[in-house]
Amino acid sequence: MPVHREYELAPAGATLRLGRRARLMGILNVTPDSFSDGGRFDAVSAALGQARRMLAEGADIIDIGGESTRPGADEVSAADELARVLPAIAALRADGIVAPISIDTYKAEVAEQAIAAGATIINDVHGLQREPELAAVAASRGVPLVVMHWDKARDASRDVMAEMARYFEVTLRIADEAGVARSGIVLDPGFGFAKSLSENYEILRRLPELVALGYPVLVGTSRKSMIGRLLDVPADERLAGTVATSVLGYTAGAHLFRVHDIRPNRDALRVAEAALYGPQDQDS
Ligand code: HH2
Repeated sequence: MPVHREYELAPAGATLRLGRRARLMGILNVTPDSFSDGGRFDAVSAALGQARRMLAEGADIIDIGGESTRPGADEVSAADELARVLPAIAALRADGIVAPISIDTYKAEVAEQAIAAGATIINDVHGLQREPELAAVAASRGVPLVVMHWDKARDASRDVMAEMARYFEVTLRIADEAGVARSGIVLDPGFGFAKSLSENYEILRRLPELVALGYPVLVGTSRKSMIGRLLDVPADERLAGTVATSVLGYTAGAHLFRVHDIRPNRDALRVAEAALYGPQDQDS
């Protein structure tokens, strides 16, 4: 009985089949203050080098972000965010990188210009509920959309998965009203975003409930505090924990994994694919 439903994402220039083969989104933060890699890739050449490394290791998508969501991080203006992300996107495309590039932003203006520079997927950590105009950008440009659950006003006494389903109802209504194709939407439970430690693990345990909504699911746990707090280790010692969550997310039916460390996650996911479907039969 396959755990993975099959979908197809079609960012410009590529077709990404989602199913048994786990897909990897490599994180490229061009920010000075991201929690684990801030300041490392802000120079364009360093960003390009890291993107190339991640692709060589098996990344399917490069996710470029210009504003940290780390608790306590300052929000940046659209102009500042654009000044960070546009040179990086342009450099990747100028260097001949054809892989899908997602732009990690909730700002419609940033998404619009990032797409003009070569981004082909929008990744919105506010699930269209911060700037609903982002939906119109995705619709008019025909760009797939990752929508993440982040509800700071959530009633923490209520069931987290039920609240998430209600949040996504709103998100999906905004998307639908703007004319976003249903086939271009990916859901993300937003690990670490306004959630307690036990809620993060409950979401991982109950991920099949999100998968059952009938959209591809992206898991983003890489180096996060749900691992660091559990193990009492800093961000650079969270790889084994990250890999464990990726594998658990995969066996629960998730399709995409947003990670910093491509190779170890890829290897573990290839093994998980073989365990679920057999060593020859996972690429569909
Ligand atoms: N997490 C972060 C940022 N963007 N996007 C999606 N779809 N899902 C996530 O879980 C997610 C995300 C936070 O992690 P990171 O980019 O490593 O750090 P920072 O926000 O400090 O740049």
